[in-house]
Amino acid sequence: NVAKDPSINNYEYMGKIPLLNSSTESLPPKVCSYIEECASLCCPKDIYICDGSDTEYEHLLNFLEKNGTISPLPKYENCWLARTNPADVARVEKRTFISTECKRDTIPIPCEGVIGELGNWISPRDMEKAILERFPECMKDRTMYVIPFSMGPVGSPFSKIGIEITDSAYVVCCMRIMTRIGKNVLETLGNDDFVKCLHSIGVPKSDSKIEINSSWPCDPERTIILHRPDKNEIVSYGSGYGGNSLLGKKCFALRIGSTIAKDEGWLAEHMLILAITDPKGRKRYITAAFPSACGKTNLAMLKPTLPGYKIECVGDDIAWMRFDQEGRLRAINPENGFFGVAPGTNCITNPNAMKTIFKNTIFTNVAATSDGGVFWEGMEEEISDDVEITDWRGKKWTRGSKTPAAHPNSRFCTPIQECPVIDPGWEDPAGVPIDVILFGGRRPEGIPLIYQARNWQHGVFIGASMRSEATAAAEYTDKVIMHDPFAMRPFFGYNFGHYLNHWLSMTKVKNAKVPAIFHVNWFRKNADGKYLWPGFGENSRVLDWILRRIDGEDIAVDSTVGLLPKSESFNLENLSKDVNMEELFSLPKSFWEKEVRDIREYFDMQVGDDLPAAIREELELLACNVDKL
Ligand code: GTP
Ligand code: SPV
Ligand code: MN
Repeated sequence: NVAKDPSINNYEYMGKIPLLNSSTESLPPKVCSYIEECASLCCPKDIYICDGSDTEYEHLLNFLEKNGTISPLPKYENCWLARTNPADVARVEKRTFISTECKRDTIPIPCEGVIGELGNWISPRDMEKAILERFPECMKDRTMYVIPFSMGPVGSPFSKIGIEITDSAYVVCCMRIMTRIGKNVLETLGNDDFVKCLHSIGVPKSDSKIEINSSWPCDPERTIILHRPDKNEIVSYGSGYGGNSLLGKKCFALRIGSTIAKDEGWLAEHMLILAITDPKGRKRYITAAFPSACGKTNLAMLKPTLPGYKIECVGDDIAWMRFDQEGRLRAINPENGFFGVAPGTNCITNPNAMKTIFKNTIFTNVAATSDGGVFWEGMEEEISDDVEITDWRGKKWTRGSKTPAAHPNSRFCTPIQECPVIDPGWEDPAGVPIDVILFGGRRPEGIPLIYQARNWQHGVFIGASMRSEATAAAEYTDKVIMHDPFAMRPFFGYNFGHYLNHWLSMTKVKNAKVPAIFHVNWFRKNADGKYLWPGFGENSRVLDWILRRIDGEDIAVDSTVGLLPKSESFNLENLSKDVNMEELFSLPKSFWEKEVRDIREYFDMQVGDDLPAAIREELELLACNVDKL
């Protein structure tokens, strides 16, 4: 056991369960009763309260190594590789539920006979039942870890505190990287309320058909992720994978976060936050919502190819935003680390990530090299030809093999402080002021590189109509174009129609100066299936146009979909490859007719009566414009 000190044999007990390293007296009473409640349900062997110290982290890593969950990567400093069960590699959207008394508080009611795609609802009674079917005695032979964590800088008015209770040491280690954990969180919390986060990797039923290895216990057949917004409660069972188990991230910061944000008048969004300084030395902040695995981490730490520009990173996945008294929208990144997609990351695409991730990092489901390093698709140029590669499942892998070496959703979990371009203001308790909001997705066809919303209402419509090609971040396997409004489809904590009203209402906040909204698409392809735009560092050209635009330069012209760059207004100097700008910005009529039909059908079938009239109005305007193409 990680914390067992042989000199201490007078444990304090919670019921009959030894409390390893703390006393009930040193814990806030509300925390104490939450621990008692979970302990009497899960019946762990013992209970350990995490303090967030280095020694604790070392103990936990040792324990995980002995257990075969992680192995060291001696090529780097304090880096580790975890291999999950192959059945536990991504978020499980179909097994994720929000529980409210009234179904319509959670999801819009879809058309009869249509399956709702905007979240899953469960009644409080069925949620209770799901818990009682899974949790009793599930921690019988395990330690129950208690993780006090803060989303946001400890003590910032933006920040919120949670207590995660888990039987996974891997989860504790990743939570220590991704959030701020430890004693000072408990001190700041005092006897206030907190978000209750219960997690267990679970124990499969005896008749389970999935092979489970002791190095990665899980229960994929019965995995379930439950949220109870009215009680600020999250219950997650059966999976150790990040998005299902690091409950501060998607479950708290987005699903529970968005419901708190609605009640308190702010926004909890699936957005990166970056600072950009232009050649004149002016610094502005931009947030961007792209669906999972569509380029947030890349843009957040972009190395601009345009001379004179500098980009610094505030966050790569989540933004909590609110208007201040002067009416400026301010954002914090509630996280403390990056849980980033590994494949595709290399010194050309994301040099700053490469400088970040080879220290104090836990990699999950990447491939390993015989010289003690890691490998994934996209790293071909970064390793020498003579090293041998072991794939993410632990099998020998050869170059040219048909299966990928790293799982497409393999990840690095790394402290944000290691990032060489971290913005000095990233922990400002007041947040950073946001001038621009970007929406975007993976659209191989029809959608131009960039266009601007004409106004806030049009911008909210653009967010609502976002679509993107499916990625490996969830359980989907086809490359279908999915609707993913605001990149939040898997993360809405309440009815999407109400969420749209909340966004629309932001113009009514006292003094509010709402940011300009743009839509970007780095992923348009030509007839041969090749990307039309080089992307990555060259995306700085798009940001340059955006900044000049908000500075009032006369460089935009209204079009069918919104404001497009005037020809010649785009800086293409020394662009690394020939780009067919005409094709990149074209608006094919048949494509847009179908797009309007698809969006209309989606709104009608999925959102129905909950769609705000203002959004319908924008759709009709777009339909009208497309007719005129
Ligand atoms: P989550 O962590 O799942 O929320 O994903 P994310 O939005 O942070 O995505 P990320 O930046 O990790 O990018 C995912 C994939 O998109 C990687 O394989 C990148 O290499 C690729 N990608 C990012 N930016 C670009 C771009 O500008 N062009 C192209 N072609 N690919 C890109
Ligand atoms: C995403 O899928 O958007 C992620 C990874 O950022 S996860 O933590 O799994 O949600
Ligand atoms: Mn994400």
